[in-house]
Amino acid sequence: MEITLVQGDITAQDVDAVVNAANSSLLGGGGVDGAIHRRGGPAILAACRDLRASHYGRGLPIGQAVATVAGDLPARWVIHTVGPVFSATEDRSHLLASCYRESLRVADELGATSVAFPAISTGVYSWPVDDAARIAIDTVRVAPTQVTDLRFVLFTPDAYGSFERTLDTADPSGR
Ligand code: AR6
Repeated sequence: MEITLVQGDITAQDVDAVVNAANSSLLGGGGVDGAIHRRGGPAILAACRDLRASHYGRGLPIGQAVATVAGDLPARWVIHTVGPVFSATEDRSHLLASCYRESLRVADELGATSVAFPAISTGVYSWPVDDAARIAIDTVRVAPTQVTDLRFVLFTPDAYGSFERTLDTADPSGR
């Protein structure tokens, strides 16, 4: 799997699937979520409402992932996942790692081989970006997946710098 870093807007990525940093309601919000629904149009929200009416009546649990159509986005699918809110007193790293692992599992089910991820939980959910970058990169490196083109799309130069430093220093064996 090739991991690349991109600075920019995830909604412009020409990949099989883009990952959305959603909330449990699946009904939209700010940040990446707002941008994906704005740019992707009403088909995504309609698909999310269908999910709420069927399998996810109580919402999508933190750490899980589910796919919908991508509407007007260049991508074919949106994989929605719900990151944990950062806590200084409770270690929720396993939930953040689960977002990446589960999103890749869903990508495999779809047959998506190129996937773009945002820095989940580093915006509204206030996870420190250096730590989030370490968890993201460590997790995708060892995930069992058929995805061959994995991109982290970072919105700010700060986040891009964190991911770049982490990727440079991470142990490719994942240990
Ligand atoms: N493309 C790529 N990255 C972006 C974009 C974009 N268009 N816009 C923002 N980012 P956030 P969270 C970066 O807040 O922390 C929503 O309201 C941003 O700079 O989108 O997981 C949901 O509905 C940050 O680094 O997601 C939830 O309620 C990263 O994406 C809640 O926010 C994640 O920031 C989820 O919070």
